[in-house]
Amino acid sequence: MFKGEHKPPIKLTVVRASNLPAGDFMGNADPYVVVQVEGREEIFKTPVRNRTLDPQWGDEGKIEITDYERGDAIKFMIMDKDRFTKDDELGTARLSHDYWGHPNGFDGDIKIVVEKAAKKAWLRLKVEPLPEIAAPMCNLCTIQ
Ligand SMILES: [Ca+2]
Repeated sequence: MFKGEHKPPIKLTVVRASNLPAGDFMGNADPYVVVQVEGREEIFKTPVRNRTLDPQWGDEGKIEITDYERGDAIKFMIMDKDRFTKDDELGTARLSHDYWGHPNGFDGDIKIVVEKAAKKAWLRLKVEPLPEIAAPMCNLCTIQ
């Protein structure tokens, strides 16, 4: 591995969350998802979806991660946007490299760890398969 190696971005979509715990008194939440590769600084946020426990993002949940190493896990914090107080954390989820790495990508639900309630909540993710990084071409090798 050398410095400046071109890494293809991880194309990840936070498709939807389902069965989230309520964050507000009214039994609702205004969820958004914060995405971060564990131990890295880059942070992504999906748009906020108002008053729902089953938020959908679809294409609006699409992000491209460039700061990562193979082997890194991706962390998701599902937050409830609050107008007057600090946003609450509804749950967290984690996608290990075994799932998103080459060659298959990922398309499915992962479990959201929910602290407040004994609820089963799910996060639907899609990760496009990463291309295999080819060995650098040697243009001089053919010269005899
Ligand atoms: Ca709220």
